[in-house]
Amino acid sequence: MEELSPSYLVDLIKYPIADLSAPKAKELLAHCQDRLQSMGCCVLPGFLKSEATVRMVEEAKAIVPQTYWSTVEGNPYLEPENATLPEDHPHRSKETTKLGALAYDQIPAHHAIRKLYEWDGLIAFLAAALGKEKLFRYADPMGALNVAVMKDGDYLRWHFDQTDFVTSITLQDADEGGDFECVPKIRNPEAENYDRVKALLKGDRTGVVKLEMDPGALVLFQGRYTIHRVTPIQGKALRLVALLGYDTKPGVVSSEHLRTMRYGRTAK
Ligand SMILES: O=C(O)CCC(=O)C(=O)O
Ligand SMILES: [Fe+2]
Repeated sequence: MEELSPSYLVDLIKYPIADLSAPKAKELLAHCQDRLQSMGCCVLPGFLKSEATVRMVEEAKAIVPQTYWSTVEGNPYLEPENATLPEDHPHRSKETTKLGALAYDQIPAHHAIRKLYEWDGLIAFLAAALGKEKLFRYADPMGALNVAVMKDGDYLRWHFDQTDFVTSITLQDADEGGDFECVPKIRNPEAENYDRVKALLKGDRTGVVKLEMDPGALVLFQGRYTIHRVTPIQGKALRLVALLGYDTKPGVVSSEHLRTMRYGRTAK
């Protein structure tokens, strides 16, 4: 479909990602690398053209009735509880995450978000921005591309990701709440900094940053060392965010455990 070409979907004037050798593209890549290095994230506001955002929201809303809603209690490390640790250890801090997911196999092939995800130009840009030699679309039939759906009362708890990076595109904001908050590099490969994590979980706001991710923004986020959450949603509007999955290796899929937790099933 001609109307779903990259130039219909992405603001290629602002973000000239179709030709990475052009001087303006090199500037953009340098900007992304700088932000990732210093903050662990890079937000590109207005990445989508507004008509593409509108279309993606309409298409997402059409499949929202198929959303799998889950409620999961867990710790910030997304690991099983370790009862040998003291009770006030951040590893044992439990909070409930409540949200919905639309899986890749529920998103029709003609939807604009799929056209964007399946465009090789996007993957080449993301690899260059992240300083990776090559990226592959995640090979999981459910996890490759998701729309995260959050309604009134939903919440995504403070956590670290178990992957090196996440790419998201904001489609629609909640009326209130639904803010993406993070504490950049609160831990690093050498230090867990449990005291800082513990203070944060008790309500200390030191170092908390709110990412401005308006509809149409593309966010590159390194969540392994940067703890983050989505604040509780309030109001009638759904918070809709597309999550685009990649890996540095081909053929990577999710575990059955993760599929069951996220989608309530392990196959079509
Ligand atoms: O919904 C978002 O903006 C972020 C989702 C997230 O942190 C995750 O899926 O690990
Ligand atoms: Fe996350």
